[in-house]
Amino acid sequence: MKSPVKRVAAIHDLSGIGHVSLTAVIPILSTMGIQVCPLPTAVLSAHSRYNEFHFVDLTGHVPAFIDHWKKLGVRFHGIYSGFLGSHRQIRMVEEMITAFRHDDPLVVVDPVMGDDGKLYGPMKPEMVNEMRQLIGRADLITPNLTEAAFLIGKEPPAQIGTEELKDWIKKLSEMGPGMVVVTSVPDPDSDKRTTVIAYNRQDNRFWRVSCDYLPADYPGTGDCFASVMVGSLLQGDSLPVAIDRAVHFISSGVRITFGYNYDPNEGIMLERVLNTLNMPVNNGSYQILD
Ligand code: PXL
Repeated sequence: MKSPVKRVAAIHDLSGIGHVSLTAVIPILSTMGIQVCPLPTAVLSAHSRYNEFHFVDLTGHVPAFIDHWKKLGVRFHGIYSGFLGSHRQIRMVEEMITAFRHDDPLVVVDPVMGDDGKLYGPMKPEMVNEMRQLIGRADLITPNLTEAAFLIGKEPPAQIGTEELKDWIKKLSEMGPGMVVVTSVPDPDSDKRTTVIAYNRQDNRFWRVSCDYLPADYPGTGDCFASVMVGSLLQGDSLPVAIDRAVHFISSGVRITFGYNYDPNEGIMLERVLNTLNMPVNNGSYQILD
Protein backbone atom coordinates (compact mmCIF):
# COMPACT_ATOMS: atom_id res chain seq x y z
CA MET A 1 0.00 0.00 0.00
CA LYS A 2 1.99 3.01 -1.26
CA SER A 3 0.84 6.52 -0.51
CA PRO A 4 1.82 9.89 -2.00
CA VAL A 5 1.46 11.37 1.49
CA LYS A 6 4.36 10.52 3.79
CA ARG A 7 3.32 8.20 6.55
CA VAL A 8 4.64 7.73 10.08
CA ALA A 9 3.92 4.96 12.57
CA ALA A 10 3.69 6.71 15.93
CA ILE A 11 4.19 4.48 18.97
CA HIS A 12 3.06 6.55 21.94
CA ASP A 13 0.31 6.57 24.54
CA LEU A 14 -2.97 8.45 24.20
CA SER A 15 -3.51 10.76 27.18
CA GLY A 16 -6.86 12.56 27.21
CA ILE A 17 -5.72 15.72 29.00
CA GLY A 18 -2.39 17.47 28.79
CA HIS A 19 -1.28 17.91 25.16
CA VAL A 20 1.30 15.10 25.40
CA SER A 21 2.12 12.04 23.27
CA LEU A 22 -0.48 11.26 20.55
CA THR A 23 -2.57 14.37 21.27
CA ALA A 24 0.54 16.39 20.33
CA VAL A 25 2.02 14.07 17.68
CA ILE A 26 -1.11 13.75 15.52
CA PRO A 27 -2.06 17.43 15.15
CA ILE A 28 1.54 18.53 14.59
CA LEU A 29 2.36 15.95 11.93
CA SER A 30 -1.04 16.27 10.25
CA THR A 31 -0.59 20.04 10.04
CA MET A 32 2.81 19.41 8.45
CA GLY A 33 1.20 17.20 5.80
CA ILE A 34 2.32 13.85 7.23
CA GLN A 35 -0.12 11.01 7.87
CA VAL A 36 0.09 9.55 11.37
CA CYS A 37 -0.73 5.88 11.97
CA PRO A 38 -1.02 5.68 15.76
CA LEU A 39 0.06 2.56 17.59
CA PRO A 40 -1.29 3.44 21.05
CA THR A 41 0.59 1.70 23.85
CA ALA A 42 -1.88 2.80 26.53
CA VAL A 43 -4.88 5.06 27.01
CA LEU A 44 -4.86 7.41 30.00
CA SER A 45 -7.51 9.83 31.24
CA ALA A 46 -4.66 12.35 31.66
CA HIS A 47 -0.85 12.10 31.60
CA SER A 48 1.01 10.62 34.54
CA ARG A 49 2.18 13.90 36.06
CA TYR A 50 -1.37 14.42 37.37
CA ASN A 51 -1.72 13.06 40.90
CA GLU A 52 -4.43 10.66 39.74
CA PHE A 53 -5.28 9.21 36.35
CA HIS A 54 -7.09 6.24 34.90
CA PHE A 55 -4.86 3.97 32.82
CA VAL A 56 -5.64 1.21 30.32
CA ASP A 57 -2.57 -0.73 29.24
CA LEU A 58 -2.63 -1.84 25.60
CA THR A 59 0.80 -3.48 25.54
CA GLY A 60 -0.70 -6.92 25.00
CA HIS A 61 -2.45 -5.69 21.84
CA VAL A 62 0.60 -4.11 20.18
CA PRO A 63 1.87 -7.32 18.46
CA ALA A 64 -1.56 -7.82 16.84
CA PHE A 65 -1.49 -4.24 15.50
CA ILE A 66 1.98 -4.84 14.03
CA ASP A 67 0.87 -8.16 12.49
CA HIS A 68 -2.17 -6.56 10.89
CA TRP A 69 -0.07 -3.74 9.41
CA LYS A 70 2.37 -6.34 8.04
CA LYS A 71 -0.54 -8.24 6.47
CA LEU A 72 -1.82 -5.03 4.89
CA GLY A 73 1.64 -4.41 3.42
CA VAL A 74 1.67 -0.84 4.78
CA ARG A 75 4.91 1.08 4.15
CA PHE A 76 6.18 3.75 6.47
CA HIS A 77 8.47 6.71 5.78
CA GLY A 78 9.03 7.06 9.50
CA ILE A 79 8.76 5.11 12.74
CA TYR A 80 8.58 7.35 15.77
CA SER A 81 8.39 6.35 19.42
CA GLY A 82 7.98 8.43 22.59
CA PHE A 83 6.94 7.73 26.17
CA LEU A 84 7.12 3.97 26.80
CA GLY A 85 5.89 2.61 30.09
CA SER A 86 7.55 -0.82 30.35
CA HIS A 87 10.35 -3.11 29.14
CA ARG A 88 7.86 -4.95 26.98
CA GLN A 89 6.83 -1.77 25.18
CA ILE A 90 10.46 -0.92 24.46
CA ARG A 91 10.97 -4.39 22.99
CA MET A 92 7.85 -3.98 20.86
CA VAL A 93 9.23 -0.80 19.30
CA GLU A 94 12.30 -2.85 18.32
CA GLU A 95 9.99 -5.45 16.77
CA MET A 96 8.19 -2.73 14.85
CA ILE A 97 11.50 -1.40 13.50
CA THR A 98 12.56 -4.91 12.46
CA ALA A 99 9.20 -5.62 10.80
CA PHE A 100 9.23 -2.44 8.68
CA ARG A 101 12.92 -1.73 8.11
CA HIS A 102 12.80 -2.91 4.45
CA ASP A 103 11.57 0.55 3.33
CA ASP A 104 14.39 2.25 5.21
CA PRO A 105 12.12 4.51 7.28
CA LEU A 106 13.49 7.40 9.33
CA VAL A 107 13.56 5.90 12.83
CA VAL A 108 13.13 8.49 15.57
CA VAL A 109 13.32 7.53 19.23
CA ASP A 110 12.49 10.19 21.76
CA PRO A 111 13.89 8.46 24.88
CA VAL A 112 11.33 9.96 27.29
CA MET A 113 12.50 9.03 30.78
CA GLY A 114 12.80 12.13 32.93
CA ASP A 115 13.65 15.80 33.32
CA ASP A 116 15.26 18.19 35.77
CA GLY A 117 17.76 15.57 36.91
CA LYS A 118 15.14 12.93 37.81
CA LEU A 119 13.41 9.95 36.23
CA TYR A 120 9.62 10.32 35.78
CA GLY A 121 7.54 8.43 38.39
CA PRO A 122 6.58 5.39 36.26
CA MET A 123 10.16 4.89 34.95
CA LYS A 124 12.20 2.18 36.61
CA PRO A 125 16.02 2.58 36.62
CA GLU A 126 16.34 -0.75 34.73
CA MET A 127 14.44 0.79 31.83
CA VAL A 128 17.42 3.03 31.11
CA ASN A 129 19.32 -0.06 29.92
CA GLU A 130 16.50 -1.09 27.62
CA MET A 131 16.33 2.44 26.25
CA ARG A 132 20.09 2.29 25.54
CA GLN A 133 19.42 -0.77 23.40
CA LEU A 134 16.52 0.89 21.59
CA ILE A 135 18.46 4.04 20.66
CA GLY A 136 20.92 1.70 18.94
CA ARG A 137 18.19 1.16 16.32
CA ALA A 138 17.41 4.85 15.77
CA ASP A 139 18.52 7.36 13.10
CA LEU A 140 17.62 10.30 15.34
CA ILE A 141 17.26 10.62 19.10
CA THR A 142 16.01 13.70 20.96
CA PRO A 143 16.88 13.35 24.68
CA ASN A 144 16.79 16.31 27.04
CA LEU A 145 19.96 16.89 29.07
CA THR A 146 18.73 14.67 31.94
CA GLU A 147 17.94 11.77 29.58
CA ALA A 148 21.26 12.19 27.75
CA ALA A 149 23.07 11.88 31.09
CA PHE A 150 21.14 8.73 32.07
CA LEU A 151 21.82 7.17 28.66
CA ILE A 152 25.58 7.55 28.97
CA GLY A 153 25.60 6.61 32.65
CA LYS A 154 26.37 10.02 34.18
CA GLU A 155 24.71 12.06 36.91
CA PRO A 156 22.45 14.70 35.33
CA PRO A 157 24.26 18.04 35.74
CA ALA A 158 22.75 21.47 36.50
CA GLN A 159 25.18 23.02 33.98
CA ILE A 160 27.47 21.54 31.35
CA GLY A 161 30.30 23.01 29.26
CA THR A 162 29.96 22.85 25.49
CA GLU A 163 33.05 20.66 24.98
CA GLU A 164 31.88 18.12 27.55
CA LEU A 165 28.41 18.01 26.00
CA LYS A 166 29.90 17.48 22.53
CA ASP A 167 31.81 14.55 23.96
CA TRP A 168 28.61 13.07 25.46
CA ILE A 169 26.79 13.55 22.16
CA LYS A 170 29.50 11.74 20.21
CA LYS A 171 29.24 8.87 22.72
CA LEU A 172 25.47 8.75 22.19
CA SER A 173 25.95 8.71 18.44
CA GLU A 174 28.46 5.84 18.74
CA MET A 175 25.63 3.88 20.39
CA GLY A 176 23.78 3.99 17.02
CA PRO A 177 21.94 7.14 15.95
CA GLY A 178 23.54 9.23 13.21
CA MET A 179 21.70 12.33 14.46
CA VAL A 180 21.55 13.34 18.12
CA VAL A 181 19.64 16.37 19.37
CA VAL A 182 19.92 17.34 23.06
CA THR A 183 17.27 19.74 24.35
CA SER A 184 16.93 21.85 27.54
CA VAL A 185 20.65 22.58 27.75
CA PRO A 186 21.22 25.58 30.06
CA ASP A 187 23.07 28.35 28.24
CA PRO A 188 26.50 28.67 29.94
CA ASP A 189 26.53 32.43 29.17
CA SER A 190 23.02 33.41 30.29
CA ASP A 191 20.48 31.96 32.70
CA LYS A 192 17.77 33.67 30.64
CA ARG A 193 18.48 31.50 27.60
CA THR A 194 18.16 27.77 26.91
CA THR A 195 19.72 25.90 24.01
CA VAL A 196 19.41 22.84 21.83
CA ILE A 197 22.56 21.19 20.49
CA ALA A 198 22.44 18.87 17.48
CA TYR A 199 25.02 16.58 15.88
CA ASN A 200 25.10 14.96 12.49
CA ARG A 201 27.63 12.12 12.34
CA GLN A 202 27.67 12.01 8.55
CA ASP A 203 29.35 15.39 8.25
CA ASN A 204 30.64 15.51 11.84
CA ARG A 205 29.04 18.90 12.48
CA PHE A 206 27.42 20.36 15.58
CA TRP A 207 24.66 22.97 15.55
CA ARG A 208 23.13 25.17 18.20
CA VAL A 209 19.84 27.05 18.44
CA SER A 210 19.05 29.08 21.53
CA CYS A 211 15.93 30.86 22.71
CA ASP A 212 14.68 32.80 25.73
CA TYR A 213 14.02 30.75 28.82
CA LEU A 214 10.67 31.27 30.57
CA PRO A 215 10.31 29.79 34.07
CA ALA A 216 7.47 27.43 33.15
CA ASP A 217 7.34 23.67 32.95
CA TYR A 218 4.74 22.33 30.54
CA PRO A 219 4.55 18.54 30.06
CA GLY A 220 4.62 17.44 26.43
CA THR A 221 6.94 20.14 25.08
CA GLY A 222 9.47 17.36 24.36
CA ASP A 223 6.80 15.48 22.38
CA CYS A 224 5.93 18.63 20.43
CA PHE A 225 9.62 19.31 19.77
CA ALA A 226 10.35 15.79 18.48
CA SER A 227 7.16 15.80 16.35
CA VAL A 228 8.17 19.02 14.58
CA MET A 229 11.64 17.49 14.00
CA VAL A 230 10.06 14.39 12.43
CA GLY A 231 7.77 16.48 10.21
CA SER A 232 10.52 18.84 9.16
CA LEU A 233 13.03 16.10 8.29
CA LEU A 234 10.36 14.22 6.32
CA GLN A 235 9.56 17.43 4.45
CA GLY A 236 13.22 17.39 3.38
CA ASP A 237 14.71 20.01 5.73
CA SER A 238 18.31 19.75 6.91
CA LEU A 239 19.04 18.99 10.57
CA PRO A 240 19.82 22.62 11.56
CA VAL A 241 16.64 23.90 9.88
CA ALA A 242 14.62 21.17 11.61
CA ILE A 243 15.94 22.16 15.05
CA ASP A 244 15.37 25.81 14.26
CA ARG A 245 11.74 25.14 13.37
CA ALA A 246 11.20 22.93 16.42
CA VAL A 247 12.78 25.39 18.88
CA HIS A 248 10.79 28.33 17.54
CA PHE A 249 7.56 26.38 17.56
CA ILE A 250 7.99 25.41 21.23
CA SER A 251 9.14 28.89 22.13
CA SER A 252 5.98 30.44 20.59
CA GLY A 253 3.81 27.82 22.27
CA VAL A 254 5.33 28.53 25.69
CA ARG A 255 5.07 32.32 25.21
CA ILE A 256 1.44 32.14 24.14
CA THR A 257 0.53 29.91 27.07
CA PHE A 258 2.63 31.65 29.73
CA GLY A 259 0.61 34.86 29.51
CA TYR A 260 -2.51 33.15 30.85
CA ASN A 261 -3.31 32.04 34.36
CA TYR A 262 -3.53 28.41 33.28
CA ASP A 263 -2.75 25.01 34.83
CA PRO A 264 0.69 24.09 33.42
CA ASN A 265 -0.25 20.38 33.60
CA GLU A 266 -2.44 21.01 30.55
CA GLY A 267 0.67 21.54 28.43
CA ILE A 268 1.09 24.32 25.89
CA MET A 269 -1.96 25.74 24.07
CA LEU A 270 -1.08 23.81 20.95
CA GLU A 271 -4.19 24.85 19.02
CA ARG A 272 -3.07 28.49 19.20
CA VAL A 273 0.26 27.84 17.46
CA LEU A 274 -0.34 24.91 15.09
CA ASN A 275 -0.90 27.21 12.11
CA THR A 276 2.63 28.64 12.50
CA LEU A 277 3.92 25.30 11.21
CA ASN A 278 2.68 26.28 7.77
CA MET A 279 4.34 29.67 7.71
CA PRO A 280 7.48 30.28 5.64
CA VAL A 281 10.51 28.73 7.29
CA ASN A 282 12.62 31.30 9.10
CA ASN A 283 16.00 29.62 9.41
CA GLY A 284 17.93 32.65 10.53
CA SER A 285 18.95 31.61 14.01
CA TYR A 286 20.99 28.41 13.97
CA GLN A 287 24.70 28.54 14.62
CA ILE A 288 27.41 26.07 13.73
CA LEU A 289 29.66 25.04 16.61
CA ASP A 290 33.38 24.53 15.90
O1 PXL B 1 6.15 12.71 27.02
C1 PXL B 1 5.37 13.19 28.00
C2 PXL B 1 4.43 12.17 28.53
C3 PXL B 1 3.75 11.31 27.68
N1 PXL B 1 2.89 10.39 28.13
C4 PXL B 1 2.65 10.28 29.44
C5 PXL B 1 3.30 11.11 30.34
C6 PXL B 1 4.20 12.07 29.88
C7 PXL B 1 4.90 12.98 30.81
O2 PXL B 1 4.72 12.99 31.96
O3 PXL B 1 3.03 10.99 31.63
C8 PXL B 1 1.68 9.24 29.92
